[in-house]
Amino acid sequence: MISVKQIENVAKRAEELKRLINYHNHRYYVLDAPEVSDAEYDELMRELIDIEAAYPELITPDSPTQRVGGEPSNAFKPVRHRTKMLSLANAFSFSELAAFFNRISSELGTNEVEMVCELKIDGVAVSLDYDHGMYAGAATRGDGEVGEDITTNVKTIQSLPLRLFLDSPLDTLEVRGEAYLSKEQFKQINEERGDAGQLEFANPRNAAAGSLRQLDPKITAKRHLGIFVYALGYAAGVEFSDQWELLQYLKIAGFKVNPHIAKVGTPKEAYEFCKEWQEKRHSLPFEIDGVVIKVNSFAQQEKLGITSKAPRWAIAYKFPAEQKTTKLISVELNVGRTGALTPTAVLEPVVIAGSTVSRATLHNEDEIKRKDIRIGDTVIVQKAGDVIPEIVAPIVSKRDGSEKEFVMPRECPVCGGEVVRPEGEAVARCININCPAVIFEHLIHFASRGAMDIEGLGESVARQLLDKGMIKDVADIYYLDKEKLLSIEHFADKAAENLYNAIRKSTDRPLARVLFALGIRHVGSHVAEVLADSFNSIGKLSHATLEELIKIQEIGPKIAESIVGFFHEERNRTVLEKLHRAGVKMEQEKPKSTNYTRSFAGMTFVFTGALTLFTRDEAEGLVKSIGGKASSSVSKKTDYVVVGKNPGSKYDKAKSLGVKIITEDDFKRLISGQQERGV
Ligand code: 0OW
Repeated sequence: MISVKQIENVAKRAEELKRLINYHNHRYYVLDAPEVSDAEYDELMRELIDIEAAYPELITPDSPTQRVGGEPSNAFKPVRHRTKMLSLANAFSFSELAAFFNRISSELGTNEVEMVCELKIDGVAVSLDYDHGMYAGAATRGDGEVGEDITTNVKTIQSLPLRLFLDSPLDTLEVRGEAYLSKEQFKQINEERGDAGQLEFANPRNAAAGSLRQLDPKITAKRHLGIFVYALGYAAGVEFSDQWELLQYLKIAGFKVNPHIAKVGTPKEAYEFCKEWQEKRHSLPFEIDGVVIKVNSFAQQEKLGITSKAPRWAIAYKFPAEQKTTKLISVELNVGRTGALTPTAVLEPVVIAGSTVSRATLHNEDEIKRKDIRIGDTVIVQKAGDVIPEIVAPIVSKRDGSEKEFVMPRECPVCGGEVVRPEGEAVARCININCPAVIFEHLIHFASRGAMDIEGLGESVARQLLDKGMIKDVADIYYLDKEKLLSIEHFADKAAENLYNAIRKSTDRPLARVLFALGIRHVGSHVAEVLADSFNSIGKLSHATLEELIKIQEIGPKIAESIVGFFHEERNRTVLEKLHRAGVKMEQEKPKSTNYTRSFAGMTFVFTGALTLFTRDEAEGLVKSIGGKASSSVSKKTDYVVVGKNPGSKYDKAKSLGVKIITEDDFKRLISGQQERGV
């Protein structure tokens, strides 16, 4: 039995750990100046997790272990802002900026107006609520008066302080800021979405908005959003004299304030700041779409007042979308997985907004006609905040008569099959169900990471398998033996062996992954999981009626029709037959762990030293699959320390604490023993 004294000690240690971890979090995520190594940080976190697991009553909302909230929410409840969340008037040129400055000076009756220049972060405005210094909630701007409650999702943002670093925090403090995704994060998210067959986000702002509106905070946490604060919403009982002082206060409180701010005394300095960052923005790790210029003094802001939507004492200077001219060399048609022919402009390479552009989207046939874009034209290309450059217009005066109109071909450029553009649709499609381009895209999708994840089956191998007639559809890959694979160029024995094994290994993918890999239109990875959980087998799903499908919460009529249509097609049923015969999973696996949870429930394992039978992840996964917990630090509560080669300090600690020490073989027997017992 643990004594009251011991509990007090544990509670004290928990408090100390929370303070320490929140401090190191601030150093790492806000100041970008960590004082401890990741391993030391993880050690502290582990210790706190273990204490909170043993004493849940010690968990408090500001505990760093509580960043990723509870269950997914099913909606975002409305939140009325204490004070309106204003937007900003825009200035698209320096002359419009000058008009703003002149208006300010004349209304204030002085030319001595100090301004603060801030980068305009291209993200999503959010409002943050703190109650006695503790994070209490967050909401989107909404219409400025009522936003949506995104408290749990915003809480996952690591640079957000869960508890303010203020000795005497205000009872109520509401702060406004911009949630954003770095360019790097944005790129990664789009790569994952592309692999998973989902639509890519057009720009980091949309990606940030999408991440904040995730129903599951665990998904939001994976997006690694950032947040810069820049204004006050409401502060009980405290007066700041100006914007500059406010920003310093917010920094001390523990918020991330963008470092590139300037206090200026003349419009000229403001122009300089805008020019400087119009150039330098490409070097920033996040997107900005302009500069926000604010009258610094709050007394002067008060005097200038606000309009219904925006303050009269601030303006957003928006960077012009970068445009350059170049030659349109040709129009390429890509035949997608659904047979859609999408035109892309091939350009003479030109540097725009910090990156080399050699292709631009032409959207579709109508767009080309509407803008009268011709092959051979000199065109104006624009790269706005959005990542995909687009053609604004041709420069007609530069035409010499050699330019050619683009005409959508009637036959598929890949297979010669008929191209049809259904009435009222913007997209023309190749309708040949055996079009190699369509099968090629199918195969790439089928083998991609989010689907069957077949290592080594990339574009060049897929191209060869099709061009050499080695396969007609995705299922044929399971009937290729090693000899056949040796005929792939640059494939020596090892490569053929690896690909053969990777294909075999993919037959173990769970049902949801198989469903997603089939490439049924409108069935992405999430819908595939819903279908797998609802029907448990492809057989049952193939007999589902429209009504049965539409009854499922996340399946609408469009998806239902696409699913029923897919299984009606003879060739799809043939492919499924072949996949089934090849051993690809057609049923939902029963989760193995239900048989063992009772025996290892809550038992803690720590691994130390180099394992040979499992990777560390596999071993920890096995422990979790039988209801145990894997910890990275040894304590009296540890049940087993599994030692591999050259065990570290955890081995010594286990000996000193008398914790049971077992070898990797013991662990393997223990687990398989469980599995035997559990059968
Ligand atoms: N995006 C920004 C930014 C900023 C607010 C305060 C009063 C009116 C606007 O970086 N640095 N400063 C402000 O100041 N707003 C910003 O973004 C606005 C908020 C709402 C729409 C824009 O996102």
